Order: sequence, then C-alpha cells, then structure tokens
Amino acid sequence: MKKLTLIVLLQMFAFTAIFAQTDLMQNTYNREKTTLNGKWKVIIDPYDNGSYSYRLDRFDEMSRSPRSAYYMDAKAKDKTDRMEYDFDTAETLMVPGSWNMQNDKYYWYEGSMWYRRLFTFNKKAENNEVFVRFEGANYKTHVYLNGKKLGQHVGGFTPFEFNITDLLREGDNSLVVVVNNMRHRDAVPTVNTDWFNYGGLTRDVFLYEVPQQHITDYKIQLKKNQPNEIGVKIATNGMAAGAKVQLNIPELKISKELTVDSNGEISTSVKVRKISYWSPSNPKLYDVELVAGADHLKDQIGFRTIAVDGSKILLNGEQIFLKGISIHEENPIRGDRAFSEDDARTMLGWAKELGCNFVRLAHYPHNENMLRMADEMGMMVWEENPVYWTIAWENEETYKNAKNQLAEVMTRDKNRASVIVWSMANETPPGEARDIFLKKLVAFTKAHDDTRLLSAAMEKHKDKKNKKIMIVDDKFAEHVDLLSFNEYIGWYTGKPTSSEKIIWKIKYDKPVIISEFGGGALAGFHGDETTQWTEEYQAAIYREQMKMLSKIPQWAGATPWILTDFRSPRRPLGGIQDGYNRKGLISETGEKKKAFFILQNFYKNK
Ligand code: GCB
Repeated sequence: MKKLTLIVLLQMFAFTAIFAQTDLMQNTYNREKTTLNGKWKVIIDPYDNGSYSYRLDRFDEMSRSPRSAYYMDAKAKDKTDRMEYDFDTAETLMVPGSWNMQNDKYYWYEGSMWYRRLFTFNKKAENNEVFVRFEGANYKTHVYLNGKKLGQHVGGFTPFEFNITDLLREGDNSLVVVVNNMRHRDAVPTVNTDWFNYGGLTRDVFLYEVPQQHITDYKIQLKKNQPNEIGVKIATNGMAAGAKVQLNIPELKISKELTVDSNGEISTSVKVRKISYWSPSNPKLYDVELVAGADHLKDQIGFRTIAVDGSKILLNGEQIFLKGISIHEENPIRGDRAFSEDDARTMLGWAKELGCNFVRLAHYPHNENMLRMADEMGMMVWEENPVYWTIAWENEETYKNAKNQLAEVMTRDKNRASVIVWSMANETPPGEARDIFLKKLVAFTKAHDDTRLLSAAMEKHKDKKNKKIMIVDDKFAEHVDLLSFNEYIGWYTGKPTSSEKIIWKIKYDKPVIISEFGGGALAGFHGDETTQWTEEYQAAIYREQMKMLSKIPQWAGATPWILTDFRSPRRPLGGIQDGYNRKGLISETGEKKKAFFILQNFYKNK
C-alpha cells in the first residue's frame, strides 16, 4: 500500500515537472463528446439556502433533512412529505449562456444559481473512464453528481473537469451545479472591472469517454529557436514503463513509435527538414495523430517560431509588425458572452476585415473555439490572465488563484500555433508587492513554456515638469519580452491632436506594443472632430495616434481598444453609453464606425 502511494506521488510529481499543474485533459476538443448543452433546470439562491453542507450559520441547520440540500435533487415522497424545492417544476435556462441575458429579472443578479441536468450515458467499453467537462463558469462553481460532490472550481474563464466513472449510474443521472458570480476583493479579477459580470454556465458542458489507459497531456510544438526540431512531450495516466505511443504526422512523413518512461511520460524531439511554417499568410495546420493502446487522438497543429531580437519581433525568423485589435469575449449582436465557433468566426472575421494579423483576447482567457479558429484563420493571439487593475497583491490565496487560472489556459492552449504571447496582467500599478506577485507568475510561465513571448499591459506616466513628455519605465518590463502599455492620449489625456507634440521616453530596447489606445463614439452620432462621442472625434484619435506612434523607433505593433462596443456597468451616460463602453470600432448592432476605416487603411499600407 505504502509503495503504491509512493509511486502515485512520484508520478504526480513527474507530471507536474514537465506540465503546468492542472488536472485538465489535453485536446478534449477532438475527443468524442456527448453534449450537455441545452436546457437546464435552475433555481435562484441569493441566500445560499440550497448549500446544506456548507451552511453553518443557522442553529437549526443540523436538524434539517440532508435532502433539503439542492444538490440532492430530492422529491417529496408523498403528500405528507415537505420539500421546499423541486427542479422538475423549476424554470429553465439555456446552457451555454449567462443568466443575465436570458431573463430581465436576472440582469443585475450577482449570487448563486443552481443548475440541474438529467442525462443517461452508456459506456462503449466497460473499463472506459468518463469525465464531465465545463469549458467555463463564472465565477465559483461546485459540482455534484447523483448527490455526491465532485469538486469545485474558481475562476470564470478557464475549463475544469471531473472523472465521474465511479458515480455514474445506469439510467438517469442528476448533475447539479451551483455557480456564484459574486465579486470579491481577494478574487481574480477583483471587485472592479470595466466589463459586465456575466454569471452562470457561459460555455459548453459535455461528457467524454476515454479508454482506461489514455493520454492525458501533450505538447507538440517547435522547440525554442529550433525551426527544424519538433519537441514532443506526452503524459499518460500512468502507463507502464516500456509501453508504446505512436506519433504520426503523415504530411511530414513522421511515424514514430515512442516509449513511455517509468513516470508514464515521453520527452523527446523529432528532426524535420522541410516544414510549411504557420503564419498569418500561411495558416498551415498538420494532422497529428497519437495512438496509445486503445486511445486514439487527433489534433491539428501548426509549427512556427516566435522570438525577439532587440526591438524586433521575429515570426519564423522574419520581422513582423503586429497589426492587432483588442477583443472582449462578447458577441455584441447576440448580446452575451461569446462561446461558439460561430461567435469566433464573427469576431475574428471582423478582425480580418480590419486587416489584422493579431488579436489581444482581453482581459481573461477566451473560449477554446477562439483559439482553434485563430489557428485556422492565421491570427496571432495574445492571451491574458485576469490580473486586472489593483488586485490583492499581498494575499497568497490570490496569487495561487491567479497562477492556477494561468496554468489552466496554458495547459489548454499550449499546442496552438496562434498563441504567441502570454500576458500576465493589465494596468497594474507598480509597487513592491505587485512586482513580487508578477515576477512569480513570470517564473512559473517560463518554467512551463519557453516557446512563447511574455508580456503585460503596463502604463505610462507624465514627466513631472513637462507634460508633453510621456515616460514608460515600469520596472516589471525587465522581466518580459514585449514592452506593452496602454495610453489614451486624445481621450483621457488631452485632445486627439495633443498626440502631435508628445515626446516618448521609453526606457527599454524591447519591441513596443501599444496594448490599448482609443476613444468612445456612438455609432451614427456625427459632428466635428472636437465634439465628444462623435464618430469624427474617435476617427481623429485614430488618425493622430498613427502619426504619433509611427515616430516611436521600437514600435512593433498595437491592439487598439477595442473591436466592438461592450457592456459595462461603469458606463451609465444616458443616450450615449446606456451601459456600453463605446470605444468599439463596431457598434453592438454591427455598424462600423469611421475609425474602423482609418485603422483598416493604416493596416493595409503598413
Ligand atoms: C483601460 C482598461 C480597459 C478599459 C479601458 C477604457 O485601460 O484596460 O479594460 O475598458 O481602459 O475604456 O477605459
């Protein structure tokens, strides 16, 4: 028994040694799935009444029947039996989808919502294992199957999953989930954000089945600065030393039988002479196949290198300018969180039309469809951890939470050629506690992935004596590859034409990415360039910005703020904002504003 525990512990340690520490299965995207999307029964629970097991603040708690906990999904046995909830008679919500957008009475709701879904499942083979996976739920989630707790997850934008093999019943199964979207000072993100706090099961939910012995994780990407060497790391759920895993990339004539080591892992590399490199103009994806016993898994993977040389960014060894745009995970036309392939096509399609080769997926990890679509469409991606504004830098739990969310997105997307940047944070005020926090995140990221660039959206500040001098000297910039910062000259600072006289003092010789600039405009509202909220005012900001930024020698790209108008409770101005941040180049009805064409023209000629 002791020996077994030791082996298990050693295996766990070995697994975390080469992979980020998460329990996420690699590439569930291509596994055979049984969707649990659709109608779920829901019960709103603002007082957390349904959580019998973690309610200790009522003296009579213990005298209540455990059946009264909502996760028991109990029924009154007969007319003498008092039950105060019943999922069968409750209302329904669609999953995926936030509750806010499905019913007016939930628009501003922040609290707990219970969801229940009944399902039947028949395994294909007796020894197979079955998992339930949630692609994202905002913010804190507890999951129960047939009255037993599977576990919980914290963070609104990353996947989580549970092995349900032992709890699965023949016939009806009751999956109950409680999602709570309350904002907290110590959370990631914290209480204040400039986006809408959509709550609930906002992304796909599904079941999938794997053979008892299976591949759990892998990374198949070009090695750092090695255009002719594919690094291969594979982890299994403890396959015996000597077991074989077949790797096939037919188009590259790769067909290798690899041997699992005593940790159940493989770490090797394969030399290739001729690769058609992935890039925006050639989004080539290769079919990759992994076979481990009964486990067959396919993926579509692109190969590219990304590096920095002084102030240049090199994609496959060639200098590239990042023609970008920032995007929130919100399909303005449907008016909810984006989650589907269609949403991804809409959003990235607009970015393409704008002439972009790069998108900043702000301010948190977007759903996997976006990354798969970016791979396919040839769009380079900046992925971001929701460390936003002033979070609780000194709190160890907050750090663990931020690190965990980062680990989850890194695990999910490590095989996506499109992802070239991991961003640690957005607009965080410099200070010792922040620096320690962010440096730990950097160390963690570097330890798990050396094939991508690191950055964070930082800030500039004015020179104390001369207001025309803008200084970028955040010490944290020493620890990242790209010097990215947000600036709102022409909007929060001065007029659009103020940018003419600005002198930039940038302390580092690194590629400069303007991670945000822009201004608000109400689509269809016209006037002269000095009138706030007009399309003309916004267009003038873009025109002047292009002139100013072109003078920065290290300028290597930009992700202006932002592709579309998006919901934000911080934007109440009646008749103009009406609850929307109006800095979009496209309105919530899909109307393109003048600035869209200014940027499009600039990118076309760049
Ligand atoms: C910022 C934030 C972004 C806001 C934007 C704005 O600097 O990074 O989340 O939405 O400004 O519109 O003020």
